[in-house]
Amino acid sequence: MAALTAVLLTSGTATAAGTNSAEEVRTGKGSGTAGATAEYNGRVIDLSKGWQGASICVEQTFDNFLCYDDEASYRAAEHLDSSLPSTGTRAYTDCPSGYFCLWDNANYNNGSFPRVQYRTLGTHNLASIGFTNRANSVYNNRSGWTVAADDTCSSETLWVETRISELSNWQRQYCSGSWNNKIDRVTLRS
Ligand SMILES: [Ca+2]
Ligand SMILES: [Ca+2]
Repeated sequence: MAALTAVLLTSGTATAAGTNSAEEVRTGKGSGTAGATAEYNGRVIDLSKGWQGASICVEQTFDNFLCYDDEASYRAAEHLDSSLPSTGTRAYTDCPSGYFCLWDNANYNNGSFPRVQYRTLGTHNLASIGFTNRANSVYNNRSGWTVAADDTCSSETLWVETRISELSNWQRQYCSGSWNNKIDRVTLRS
């Protein structure tokens, strides 16, 4: 019994250590003071210090983004369907397959509000892109779940399956209010 316990503990410790080191690498930028880097109109900007006029930022590699002025320039650059109106509400269909998208506005409405699109697995600190407490609607257009967390409410997380979510509709069980304008971190799971 004692031997078995020791084996299990060793195994558990090894697994935890591996997870921690991977996590540190993956969240290195987001957890420090430096913000996430984005390329926007030929410049490199630090999203934690503001989006400098960009309205859509799309993750390329882990916490590195390409940002665009608007929906039209984004869709042209990424060769996405541009047959729909390029301004105003396009709603959740703006979020392409394979991405977890967060809107700083209700009803999946971009307008003059920013939208961010994540694609890499792991935990992303929204502070590194200046997006804490801002998401009002999300679309997990991925097969894996995405888990959202609020630093002021450690007792619960919001698990988003492949679906759209208007965050004001998600009342919290252990903390006050809904998830509207509360998310600080998101974890994209495989
Ligand atoms: Ca907001
Ligand atoms: Ca929060």
